[in-house]
Amino acid sequence: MTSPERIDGHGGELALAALRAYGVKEMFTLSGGHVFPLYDAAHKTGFPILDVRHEQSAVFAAEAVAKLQRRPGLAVLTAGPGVTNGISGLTSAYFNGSPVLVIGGRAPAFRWGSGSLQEIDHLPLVAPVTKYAATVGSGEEIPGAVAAALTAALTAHRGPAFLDLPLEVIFSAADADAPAAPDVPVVEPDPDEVARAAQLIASAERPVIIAGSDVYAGDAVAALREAAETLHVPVFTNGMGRGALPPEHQLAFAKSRRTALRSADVIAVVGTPLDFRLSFGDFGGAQVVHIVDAPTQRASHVTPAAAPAGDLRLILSALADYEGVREDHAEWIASLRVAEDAAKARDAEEMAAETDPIRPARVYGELRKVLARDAVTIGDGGDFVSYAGRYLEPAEPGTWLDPGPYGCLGTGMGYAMGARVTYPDRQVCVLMGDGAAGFSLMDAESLARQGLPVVIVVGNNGIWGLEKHPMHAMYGYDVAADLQPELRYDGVVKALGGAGETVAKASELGPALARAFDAGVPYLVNVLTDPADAYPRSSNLA
Ligand SMILES: Cc1ncc(C[n+]2csc(CCOP(=O)(O)OP(=O)(O)O)c2C)c(N)n1
Ligand SMILES: [Mg+2]
Repeated sequence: MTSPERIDGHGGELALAALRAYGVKEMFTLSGGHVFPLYDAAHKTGFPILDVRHEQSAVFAAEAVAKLQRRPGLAVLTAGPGVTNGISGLTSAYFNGSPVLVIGGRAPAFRWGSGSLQEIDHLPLVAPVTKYAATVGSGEEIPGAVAAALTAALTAHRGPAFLDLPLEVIFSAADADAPAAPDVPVVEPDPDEVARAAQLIASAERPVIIAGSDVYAGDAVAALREAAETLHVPVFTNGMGRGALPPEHQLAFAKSRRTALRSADVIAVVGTPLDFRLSFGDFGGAQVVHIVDAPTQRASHVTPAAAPAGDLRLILSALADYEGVREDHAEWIASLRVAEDAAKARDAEEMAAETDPIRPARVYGELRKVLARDAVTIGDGGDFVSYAGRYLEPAEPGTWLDPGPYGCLGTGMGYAMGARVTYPDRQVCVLMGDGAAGFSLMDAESLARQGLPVVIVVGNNGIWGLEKHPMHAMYGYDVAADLQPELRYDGVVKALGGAGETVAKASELGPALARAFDAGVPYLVNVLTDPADAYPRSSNLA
């Protein structure tokens, strides 16, 4: 480093200086010679390097820190197969609006086309699933390219970015302007559209708010609560929006969603797309207000009654300040509370049921007894995770990680690594299908080796349940949907340096979970669950 304005060093050093300036605090990676200079820069300056056994876990780990901490997460992947192995992670981040940066190595530019090892142009592969993708042409351009990529990633609507550094660029020394301080633009909403939304919600008789991940990502949880309280509107949540209102809040609802959406006259969907999770925005007679963090997020397949786009804190604060006529929604809220309490009572019975084999509901009943309020729970699987969504009630925002609308299996160990790095002292618990386990369980080794304890609860029904049951219903038979029954996934984690046990009786669940959270190493509780149990759903395709 020469002066505050100019920095010098090899490409890895120049990149790391810019990454630090943007709040990146660690890199997730899997070794490859093309990216050694980034390791060298990190090693020499004490910058944390966490490594994994499959590149998808590196990107998922980067996504978890990005989601949980609302700052950029970094995965460093080697050229060619390293990058292509990361593409499902990048795509998930794209669908989730997560500010992930992938820096790829790249075969040398000076002999491009001559057949270098791992030579492929990554950009056409990643461009459709990133907000910004570029190859850096020289060392001097590195800090500016990192700044541009991260600014794109952090600007609402957020999402992943990609850079690759040709071999001679990353290994050569250069000097460059020091990275400027981050300057992330705020998207200003149109005040007339905001006023229209406020008027619709306030004058509704039976309004509902559904708050999704961007409410958390946009740091708008407090503003959401204020808007809901002043307009007196019941709130349902999905994705990272879960826990935005604590479960005991008088406006927090979860289990009466179907009743609410069937009877509501105005539905305000905040910070989440009008996708398959929300009947594509078609709620029968109800008017829809779609509140999004950027104009690009407006739905093109439906026309909402109002669709303000911009910084969610600004929009929700404006809703809270609405001074027009407000309907009293007390009766509506009271009627939903009746439905909610009835559903809760049914769930409580299911969560206590003593069946043999164990049903997933009981697993969550036992888990709820040992989970702390601030525990981070992670879902990776089919039916077993649908049950987690139903029976677990995140009490704080930013404590629930699901794969999001892209629905990619295999996030489990990567998300767990990102969550553990974010919260060294909290409970981190992965709920995993036995099928899902196949995608990432080898990374229990990465967690064990690097001293990152997490609890993994496998719902082991011996099948790809979410596929087997629907296929059987559709054809009267099923193929490619069976796994080995009662397989010892706990033995796998033991062999990889962790610990675990298999549980076949409901009464053994509680003590096993207590041991798991005390273990101090990755610990897998392999719960043999009922293969006949199918999650009840209206649409069975996933
Ligand atoms: C990468 C990927 N491959 C395949 C699928 C399709 N898929 C969705 S759920 C599911 C079954 C999951 O089985 P398991 O993890 O055992 O959970 P279960 O439904 O049995 O509880 C499959 C194969 C997917 N979503 N993602
Ligand atoms: Mg299964």
